[in-house]
Amino acid sequence: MAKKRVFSGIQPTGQIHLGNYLGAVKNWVDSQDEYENIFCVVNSHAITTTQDPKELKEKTYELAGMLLACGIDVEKSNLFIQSEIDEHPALAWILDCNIPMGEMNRMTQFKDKSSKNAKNVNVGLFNYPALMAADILLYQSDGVPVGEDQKQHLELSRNVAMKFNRDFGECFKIPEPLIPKVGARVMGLDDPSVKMSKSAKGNNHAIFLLDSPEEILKKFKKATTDSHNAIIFDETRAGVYNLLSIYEVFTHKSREMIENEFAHKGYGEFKIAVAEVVIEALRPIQEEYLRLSTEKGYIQKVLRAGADKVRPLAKATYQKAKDLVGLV
Ligand code: AQP
Repeated sequence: MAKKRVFSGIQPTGQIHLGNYLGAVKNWVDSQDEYENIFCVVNSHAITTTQDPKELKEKTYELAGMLLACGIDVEKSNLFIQSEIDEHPALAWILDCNIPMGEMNRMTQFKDKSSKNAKNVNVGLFNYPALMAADILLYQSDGVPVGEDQKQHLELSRNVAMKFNRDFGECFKIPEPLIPKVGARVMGLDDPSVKMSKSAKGNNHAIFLLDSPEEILKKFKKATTDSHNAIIFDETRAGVYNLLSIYEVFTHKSREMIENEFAHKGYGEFKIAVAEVVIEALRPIQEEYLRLSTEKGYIQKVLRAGADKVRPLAKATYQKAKDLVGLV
């Protein structure tokens, strides 16, 4: 039986953090054998916020290197750069013409990102979900492994695909969200009421995958908790819950085991234990990233091969959509 196909992407907008890793990338890696995999560095999405052009190019290749270091295996997965395939923005235009304004207006990420980027609230930022829908639908994806913050965008992708199929004829597969049970929404260490984000300000907000062991330990020691002292999984206590979830996903221990482990311990000891499992999990990734950073030619070759492999599928879907709406 043919394997189901998954598609997902990540923006080269800054250093990848623990939220990106646990919400998305780790699951891409862990399920590579189960699916036919298409992963993409979504650099066209990145220009919806202000980027330095030279830096953006560098960050695009660095992020690809980081994905390989995290364990994306090019024998099992296709990895490419979004802007290498012209059909992404081309299909986004056709989808744009089929997404009701009311639905696009409801997207909470636009509201959040436009308030953070008040000086550059552009049409592309508003239109981001249409390009994301095109990314997914072009490859007839069965599933989309993402963090919880992308759930609303994915719902829009499904809606526009169903509407298009209904109005013009069968064209797109309807994708399912694949959101992990734990780690789907890693919160900021400094403020556990907001999701960990690449672009958030503050030295103690995010654990980046390239942070040194000393930095990781320092950030966890400073993580915001609360004035209770019971170390238990209680979602209403966001800071402690966030740290426990990070510990849970890296140790694979049950919640009961973890609560027992910390039953007679204080926050100080608990935070050090969380830091230690993260440091150990990131160590091989950091070593591999360092090794790969001397192999820029190899990374470019992998990305080119990935794009060449998936391009025919993107072209076929786009041609079909174009034909169905009456474009010659
Ligand atoms: N805090 C998070 N917890 C779990 N998953 C997360 N993701 C992002 N933040 C968290 C998931 O990471 C994947 C790639 O995200 P992205 O780079 O495309 O964009 P984003 O969601 O906008 O991520 P950031 O880090 O917050 O970037 P900026 O600051 O540039 O906006 C997605 O699957 C996402 O769900």
